[in-house]
Amino acid sequence: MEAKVSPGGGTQCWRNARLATLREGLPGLGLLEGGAVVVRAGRIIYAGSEKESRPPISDTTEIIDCGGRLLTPALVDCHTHLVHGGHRAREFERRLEGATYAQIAREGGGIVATVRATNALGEDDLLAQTLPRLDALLAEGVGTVEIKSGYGLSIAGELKILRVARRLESLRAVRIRTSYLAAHAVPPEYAARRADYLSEVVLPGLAQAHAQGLVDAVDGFCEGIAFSTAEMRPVFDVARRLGLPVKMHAEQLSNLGGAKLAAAYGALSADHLEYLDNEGATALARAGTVAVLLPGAFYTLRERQTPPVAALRAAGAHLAVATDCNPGTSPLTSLLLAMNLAATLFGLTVAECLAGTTREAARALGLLAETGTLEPGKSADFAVWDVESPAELVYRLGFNPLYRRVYKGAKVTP
Ligand code: DI6
Ligand code: FE
Repeated sequence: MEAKVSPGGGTQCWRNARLATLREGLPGLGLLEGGAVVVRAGRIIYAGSEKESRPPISDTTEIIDCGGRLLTPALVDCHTHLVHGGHRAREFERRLEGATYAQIAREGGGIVATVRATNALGEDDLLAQTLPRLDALLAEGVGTVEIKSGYGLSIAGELKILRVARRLESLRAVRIRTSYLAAHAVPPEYAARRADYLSEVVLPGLAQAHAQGLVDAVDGFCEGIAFSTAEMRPVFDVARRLGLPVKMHAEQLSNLGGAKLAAAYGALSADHLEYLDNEGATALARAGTVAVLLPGAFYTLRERQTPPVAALRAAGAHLAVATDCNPGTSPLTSLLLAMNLAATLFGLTVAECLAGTTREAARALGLLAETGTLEPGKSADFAVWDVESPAELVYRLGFNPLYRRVYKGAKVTP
């Protein structure tokens, strides 16, 4: 039997859709009514109008009618601590009873409690605890997830987390990017010799993680309760020597100048930023470092000072939004809810929220050439939503209007 193959045609055409292309240079979301996306070999070969020009289809192309639904790039969660053991619901209750985050940490809770719970698990159990969180993200149209280590705080513990993160990619239809975050906290056994933690664990662990192909970027928590800029420099220097991009948790609870340092190293992103000043905003914009806003942590900690969104806009910085999914300060596994929080608490527009969880989040991972917008040449990662307008994705709380998720051209959910 002769197969009818047209060399120019796609294998699938998703037609009759409202496209939010998120293309750079187009205003807002780059919305297009009556659009189609044509996919071949897992990549987008056409994303545009089906009236003004003819999408490249042949008689073997599978036609999928989207019924006028909204089609966006698959979402990208560019900041998570998804791989961790246990939970801290009891600490949440204690805070409701009046205890503070700092008090709980002094009593052996906080990050250190999660380090104990994570290190107590074997790799398979850690994976099993992580999968439901990943599935919650994917169920809302996510196609790419960044995952940090940082709850091992020993070389073996950090490598285990990174291995689990890598394994997720073979178990689910998702792209995973890993960040090495051994500089997350000083473990109790090193409390009296912080410098040794850096030289004995953080730096050699990074070299090992890199040699084993486990790490895509290097992160650090630059804060009074964590590491100073002076302590972060040597970590970033090693990253640079290894050819790894850097990012930084910066200005979450105070202004130590972490964002400026990150910008000086050409960081992919600086994240949190509640206490960022104008100079820091300008530095991020100049360096092209994405400002990643994490409203889940702001909300959970009941912070008062919001990130300087107006200054970031005025400076021309790129804005992204992520869940920061972690068991202590942001037990959030919904990027849709993160968007709502970013809009309501930080004043982001709908367009900023959606760009912030697609194009800008991809940029924050160095993946803009691969995903994050609907453009020919990119991976066919997109989501079809049962909504009338893009604002509906941001405005609802706790409702999931996902109709289809497509990853590398394959229909993967619901
Ligand atoms: N920023 C945070 O808010 C968390 N880590 C970080 O870098 C805290 C994580 C925790 O409490 O477990
Ligand atoms: Fe974080």
